[in-house]
Amino acid sequence: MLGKIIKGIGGFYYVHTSGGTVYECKAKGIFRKEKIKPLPGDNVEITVLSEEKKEGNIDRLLERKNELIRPAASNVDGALIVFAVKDPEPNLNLLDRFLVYMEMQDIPVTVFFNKTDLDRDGSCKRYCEIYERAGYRVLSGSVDDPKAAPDGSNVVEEELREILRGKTTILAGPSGVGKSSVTNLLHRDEVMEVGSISEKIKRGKHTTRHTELFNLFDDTYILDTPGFTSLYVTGLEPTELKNYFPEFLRFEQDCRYTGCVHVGEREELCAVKRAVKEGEIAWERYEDYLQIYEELKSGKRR
Ligand SMILES: Nc1nc2c(ncn2[C@@H]2O[C@H](COP(=O)(O)OP(=O)(O)OP(=O)(O)O)[C@@H](O)[C@H]2O)c(=O)[nH]1
Ligand SMILES: [Mg+2]
Ligand SMILES: [Zn+2]
Repeated sequence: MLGKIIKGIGGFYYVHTSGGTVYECKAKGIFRKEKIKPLPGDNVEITVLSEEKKEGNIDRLLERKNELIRPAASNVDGALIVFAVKDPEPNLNLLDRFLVYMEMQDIPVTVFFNKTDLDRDGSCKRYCEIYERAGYRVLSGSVDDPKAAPDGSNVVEEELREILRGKTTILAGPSGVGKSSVTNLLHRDEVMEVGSISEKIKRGKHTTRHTELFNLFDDTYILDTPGFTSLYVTGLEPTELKNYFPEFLRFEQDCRYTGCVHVGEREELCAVKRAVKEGEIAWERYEDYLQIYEELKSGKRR
């Protein structure tokens, strides 16, 4: 029987089959031999061991379209990177690292700034500008505004549905930003536990512990994932990093050196540096580029 892994916990994999039944499976045999770890999102072939107890074994893993390490999942069509405009305060450096990571895997990204109801000083506008200018699709709104009208109407909901439709999308972002709240807003049932924010340090409490795949509607799936707070970019030569900042590409043909990495050159010679100075490329992005570049060069972790 064919199915899809929706989550893996403690050596068990929960496989959703076309009939709608979820089987608790082990993955005896092939995986241990080949050292492949089954991932949420994997399409698999299972043998049902007990129909009554809904138990089975995974026999075969179908070929993966792609696989992500952080958050770990496979067969992903797109990513929705969620940050809150406040509580917790957004760490744009981490967001830029997420973006490099997704660009490296060639996964299309939408950036979503949540909790706009808490935005008192208009910061959200600037955040959106930075990432729109970099060429990303950016959304903002409140998926779980405690003061919203109780009729449940939510403007961002329709936009999110439209972006996700027909695809498998992974949610990524720090703890407490509202990833599970997004899942619950779009799912018919309240499927995910939503956690509070610590009063003292205004951070999330790592409520979601396991990645889990949900069928939202038709052939539309979402993967809710645990939040994380740091991401180290690896597997790149420092000189390749510039390829993963899409907004640099438009300018670099005007750099005076072929293969310019836009780091040490003078502004007259480097069109990317010039674009930063003139505000056409956001300096926040460029600073993070420099930081990650240096990190890759020295090969050390932050
Ligand atoms: N004010 C406000 N609070 C929100 C909004 N969306 C979510 N929250 C609250 O933020 C807190 C954290 O939400 P979660 O959905 O659990 O966050 P998460 O990203 O899943 O966090 P982890 O599972 O820990 O990674 C909860 O108390 C939510 O009610 C929003 O739009 N506005
Ligand atoms: Mg969560
Ligand atoms: Zn340059």
